[in-house]
Amino acid sequence: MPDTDPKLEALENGEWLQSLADVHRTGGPERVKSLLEKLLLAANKYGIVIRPPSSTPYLNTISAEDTPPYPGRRELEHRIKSWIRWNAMTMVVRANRELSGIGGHISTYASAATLWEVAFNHFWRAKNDERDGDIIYFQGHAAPGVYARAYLEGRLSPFDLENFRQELHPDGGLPSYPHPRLMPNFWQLPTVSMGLSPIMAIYQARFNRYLENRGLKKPSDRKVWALLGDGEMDEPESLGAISLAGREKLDNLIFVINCNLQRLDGPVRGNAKIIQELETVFTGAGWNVIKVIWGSGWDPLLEKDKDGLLVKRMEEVPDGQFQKYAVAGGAFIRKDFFGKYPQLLELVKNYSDEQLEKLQRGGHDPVKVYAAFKAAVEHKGSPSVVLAQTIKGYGLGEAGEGRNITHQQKKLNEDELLEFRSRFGIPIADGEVQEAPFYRPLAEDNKEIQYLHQQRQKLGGYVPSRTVNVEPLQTPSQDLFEEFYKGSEDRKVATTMVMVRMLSKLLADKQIGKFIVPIVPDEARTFGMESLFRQFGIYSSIGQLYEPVDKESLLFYNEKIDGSILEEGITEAGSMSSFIAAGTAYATHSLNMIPFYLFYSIFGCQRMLDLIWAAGDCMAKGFLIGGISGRTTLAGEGLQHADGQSHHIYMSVPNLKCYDPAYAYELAVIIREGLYRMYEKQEDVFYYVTMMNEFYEMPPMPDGVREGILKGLYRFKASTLNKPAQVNLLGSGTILNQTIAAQQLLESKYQIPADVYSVTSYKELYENCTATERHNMLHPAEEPKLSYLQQTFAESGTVFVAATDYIKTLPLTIAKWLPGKLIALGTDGFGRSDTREALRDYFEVDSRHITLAALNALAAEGKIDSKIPAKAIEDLEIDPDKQNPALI
Ligand SMILES: Cc1ncc(C[n+]2csc(CCOP(=O)(O)OP(=O)(O)O)c2C)c(N)n1
Ligand SMILES: [Mg+2]
Repeated sequence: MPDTDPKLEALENGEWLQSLADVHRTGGPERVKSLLEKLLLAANKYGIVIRPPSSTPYLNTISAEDTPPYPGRRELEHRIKSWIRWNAMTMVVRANRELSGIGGHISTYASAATLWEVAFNHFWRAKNDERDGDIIYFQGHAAPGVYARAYLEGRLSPFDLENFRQELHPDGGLPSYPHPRLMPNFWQLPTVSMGLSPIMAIYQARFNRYLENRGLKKPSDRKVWALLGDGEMDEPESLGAISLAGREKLDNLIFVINCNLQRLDGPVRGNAKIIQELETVFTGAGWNVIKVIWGSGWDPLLEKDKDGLLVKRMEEVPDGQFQKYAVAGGAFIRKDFFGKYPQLLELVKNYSDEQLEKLQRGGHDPVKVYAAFKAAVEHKGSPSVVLAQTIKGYGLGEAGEGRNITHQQKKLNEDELLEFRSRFGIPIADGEVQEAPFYRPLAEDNKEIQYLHQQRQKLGGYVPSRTVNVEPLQTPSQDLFEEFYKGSEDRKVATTMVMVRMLSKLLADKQIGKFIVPIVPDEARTFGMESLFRQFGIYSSIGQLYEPVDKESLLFYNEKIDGSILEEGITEAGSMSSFIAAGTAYATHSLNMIPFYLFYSIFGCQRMLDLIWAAGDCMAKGFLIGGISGRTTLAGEGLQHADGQSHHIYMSVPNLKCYDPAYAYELAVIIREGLYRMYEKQEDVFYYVTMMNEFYEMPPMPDGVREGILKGLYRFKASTLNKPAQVNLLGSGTILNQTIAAQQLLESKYQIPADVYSVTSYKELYENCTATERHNMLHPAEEPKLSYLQQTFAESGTVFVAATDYIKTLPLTIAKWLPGKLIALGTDGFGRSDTREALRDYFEVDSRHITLAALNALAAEGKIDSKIPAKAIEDLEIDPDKQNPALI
């Protein structure tokens, strides 16, 4: 150990610091920075690694002297905000008086009001004829605040507010949360499933850049704002994509995280500091972090805090204790917070307890909030996050301010209403307060309301607002699809290849090619999509700064600024967020973008169902393509990879059209119809289509099957025995081939005539059956209608065997509308790794099991000798004692 002489050390320190001061004087801050960097590098040689501190002091990022003057009329804004607070609160209170248990939230908006009002008055720009406007993700459960503002703006009536959370009221009402589907002219994007807005906002901001870099949109200063909760940041999706935003330098993106230090049950980080933690994480990901912790009242105290003791105290107190200060009053704050150090007590000796209690948090001070938002909007080169400290339930007093129960508070008693009224100066008389009336000044010339409109006019109109003004696209002509209708002749191909070929033709199409957005989470090679790399390019906002290792090859990894492929890396949720951004571009950008998102069907399905639900909510369009699907078709991979459930799970998504095609022409018919319905007819649907990687010959399209393909079923191959069929065999996807083989077995071995039907969509069939049944139930006096399924099988036999590569519930959904018994074969159970042949035997979906099922059903009906099935078990070499795959 080297000797240390304190005197020498002090001398050395002095010399170094003096030198630093000289360098600063002569060379300025940049010179100091470069010198320190050189020193750090030099120290590194001795193995000394010094990491910069991961967070800055627990202070506002923008100092008091750098805070710009507030441009608005504070008093007017304060009154407007107070009225909005009142109406947002009373709409929840009244809804719950009327209907106890109807729910709603008061305390979230109460904490966010200043943040949002500053932005409503000064920052958020609306879409109008001149520009697209900002895209804003509103924190879902603070929706009452947005409704309450729209009421003051005259965009919603008192009646709308009255019916908050009573959408089924005969005269209509307001949905609980932001749902574009339920208020298509109002809410732009769905937000309430927490964690989805942050990731959607990031990919939205990136997609805006993508459109600019591809020349489809002019560069603009349009921003994407995401208003988030601090508790929400614990969702993996919330932070999961922030490094993409940093890497892409998305300075068109602003997160505002309302750090009220609480979530639903209690503190977010009772024992630590959420703002500091988030600062570290966002800084590391390359974001511009702006902390708004303290209101202006703290500035004089900080000014006097020469030895940094106040900052030290601010830093050592955990969030749980700050929450306590929000509740406990000035005397407690003096004793507990300032009382720790005598110097701090001295600092506030001239402050009354009431003054201490009124020392605001930054997120409640419009001046500090304005400064932060201005800095965020003007910042260049990286995304910004504003971390604003607030109090949950601000203004609720005894009714819940800062209390752990505040999130659930929905009812205020008379005293609490009176206190709220007085605290915010709402002009409602004592005698009327108990009624909790909504407040809106009636006079035409009311200066607050005039100001409110004026501010919005400056910003281009009202937000939130969703408008759709896009010209329909013309569907590509049949010529583009002709080769798929023809079949593959004797070439064997898989539907995956067909899909990729179709995609490349669409991308190359003169009319719609530029609108196609292929999206893939690092599976392009799995699907044979690498052929698209060279021709269409992989999108990169900075092009390609390296020489790709495969540059000489035809299919090299080609990154380009105007590339059209979104190669997202291994993130199904991120890719789905890109899908939503592209699929809603018809509303947000007035552009008919057509996403084709190709993913590993099971991973996509199970990881991103919540985002798919959000896509349905915001009426996103496009094609979700489930690749290498089918539990027995995906050979080799096994339990986690083999998808036997996606089609069943997606049955629940109302406007998702689901197809499981077997042949190229089926796929072509489905994709063309999808383009027509979504982009020419502008229907609110989107598509899920599975593709498989088994090679076989694609037959030419038989005549007259188009309608059946789209409705979900058509007869593919009639019996070759020239007799009416005794059995109807229903097959889907690759399993259709097993069904055809079973037909041959039945006919050649057992002389039983069988028809083969290709079922392209059980969901379509099911929806048609249930809609028909419902119609008949509601119109009992009319002649009952027949579903498409009932019409198709009106004259058919009474035995049906359906086989798919998915679980048995899928065909069973239509069983009750068939004119006979349905035996469903499917792939219930966990997948296994093996060959297709072995897997189809194991899951009992091969031609042998289909044949056996048909024979059994016929024997049960007395149509064939009852001994035949037992004989068939021997003939077909089926092991009757094998374990049930559904249970192991
Ligand atoms: C994915 C998901 N899980 C749970 C909920 C239910 N929920 C609504 S608000 C909330 C607490 C939110 O806390 P925070 O994000 O801090 O927002 P705050 O209300 O405090 O502003 C919870 C758990 C939800 N909406 N979404
Ligand atoms: Mg919170």
